[in-house]
Amino acid sequence: MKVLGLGEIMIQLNPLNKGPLRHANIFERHVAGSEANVIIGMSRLGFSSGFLTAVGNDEFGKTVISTLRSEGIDTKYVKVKESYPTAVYFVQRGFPVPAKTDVFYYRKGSSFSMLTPDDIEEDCFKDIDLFHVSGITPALSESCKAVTLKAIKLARENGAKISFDTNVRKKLLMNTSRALACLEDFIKSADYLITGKGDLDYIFPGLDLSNQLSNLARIASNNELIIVKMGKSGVSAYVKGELIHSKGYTVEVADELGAGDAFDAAFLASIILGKNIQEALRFGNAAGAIVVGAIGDIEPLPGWKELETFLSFQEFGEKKLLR
Ligand code: KDG
Repeated sequence: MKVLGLGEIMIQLNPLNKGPLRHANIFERHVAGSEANVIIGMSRLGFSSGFLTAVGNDEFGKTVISTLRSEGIDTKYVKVKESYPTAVYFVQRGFPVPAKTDVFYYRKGSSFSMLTPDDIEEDCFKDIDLFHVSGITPALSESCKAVTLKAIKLARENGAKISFDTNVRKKLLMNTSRALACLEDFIKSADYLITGKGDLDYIFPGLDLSNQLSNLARIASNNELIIVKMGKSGVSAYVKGELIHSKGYTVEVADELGAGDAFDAAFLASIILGKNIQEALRFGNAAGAIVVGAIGDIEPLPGWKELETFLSFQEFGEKKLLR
């Protein structure tokens, strides 16, 4: 089984301590980016994975490429852009809302935002089973939106399923009307549409969940599955008019970044491998809960054995945790 993702992968600078960034002196360097997190998560779950992205011809670009390679991701189609830098972002944990994480981007004019449709080669869509992208990518620049449209077209023509996570980032989308204009085409084309309650509140403000879903369904009449993530309240799947809910897990939060991507990875992997929806939601929720327990988006992404260990601990407690 082969999956391909498209998105910006960045250097993440995450302070050692919680609190306002203005007082942060020591940072850990991580590598992260929503779609890359999903693809790496799927690689850890046994999928053969490739990633389309661009980095600068700089030290951080080298870090990004070696991280992808060390995770077994095919980097043949990663573009190295001479005159534009690899993007960087900073994380602020636990301030001003304890247990919440905020991000500050330094990605305007980055190498990835300069990607154009000509950078996308049809070759890399051969034999893929799933193509994954999120609402972050088309929100980065007009050319990134054109790249995303082309990639989805090629994926479709080559017989792959499409998964799209709305992944609203207010700092990129700016306002509600821009959000819908930016996301609509992609919501329409997804076989697996993944969103979140927060995203729906931003795209369809002032409506309750059932009205938000009716609006979404009007745009997205072809979706096989619509998934709504609700943080620690769990996640709901809407399949042919039927609602299936799976509860979330309460865990101690070190850094909530990347939890949604971990959900996507384990959920999509489960669906593609033919597990039923309930099981897929359970694995997805478990992956999200595991990732919030540690700092960094990629580092804590679980394999199947770790998912089983987590779920068995939830069910049986210490009794079954053999060391
Ligand atoms: O999903 C986690 C990501 O939001 C984070 O790692 C940064 O990719 C990122 C983005 O664009 O916000």
